Amino acid sequence: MFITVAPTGAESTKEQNPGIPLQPEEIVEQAVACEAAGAALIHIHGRDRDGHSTLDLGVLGAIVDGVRERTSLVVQLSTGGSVHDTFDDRVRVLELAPESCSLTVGTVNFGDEVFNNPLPFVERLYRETIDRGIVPEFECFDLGHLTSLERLLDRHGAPATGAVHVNLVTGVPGGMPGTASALTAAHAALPSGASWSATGIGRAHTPVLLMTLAMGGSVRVGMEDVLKLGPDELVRDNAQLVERAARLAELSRITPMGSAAVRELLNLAAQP
Ligand code: KMH
Ligand code: ZN
Repeated sequence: MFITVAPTGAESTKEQNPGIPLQPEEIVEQAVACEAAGAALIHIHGRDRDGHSTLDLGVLGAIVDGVRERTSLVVQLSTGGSVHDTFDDRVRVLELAPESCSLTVGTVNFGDEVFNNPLPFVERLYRETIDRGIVPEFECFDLGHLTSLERLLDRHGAPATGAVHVNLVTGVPGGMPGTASALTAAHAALPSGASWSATGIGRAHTPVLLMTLAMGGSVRVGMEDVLKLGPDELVRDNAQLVERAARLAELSRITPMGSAAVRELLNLAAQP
């Protein structure tokens, strides 16, 4: 298994937790600490100078360049962006040629909003990853997304490097809950041969981390997903979340892979 860090996301603010990194230099600084703490892959979102979510290629490029210069983390760009981003802007992110990108395979209610991923858009985005040799991480927010994923793979074939990697996202208000029964149902519906990880949003964060370790999956942690560790305890920074995950893995006698092993797992050497 390996540890992914999602340091920023599109929604959370410094007002909610001052430790969240928003600007490229803050994200890169925390990426360095997260790699030292045991992370192998970073899932990147960008923010503008006011802290609002952006898919601006200059901003994302600055983060990617900084992460590549200062770490050997596998770089994954979000194509989810925020619920307000256009399909064209979400696809354009791939012009930065990240090793990996997130690719959500279906629409989901997202609190009071909608994270819109109709199948024609998903297919367009997927085809673009194949053409560009980018490895998608298929994000499934609900059990039915795994059905859409099977259809996607049936219609368009395997990803660029042949590796199918799925992230089960639990605990979004509107998506599948971070419960043992939901996680086992989603796990049972994974495409055969896929590698997988799971993410718990908010209160689901730690229970899903523990369940996923017990089930042998990879884990995603980070301030995109959780800002509080208890009613009165703010997350300090992303490295704290990675350290916790690494420590829980160690207690479970599991050694997380480093970025070189993840590149092998995702067959990244086969990228053009
Ligand atoms: N911010 C969410 C609407 C992704 O990165 O691909 C979408 C999201 C998923 O975070
Ligand atoms: Zn994201």
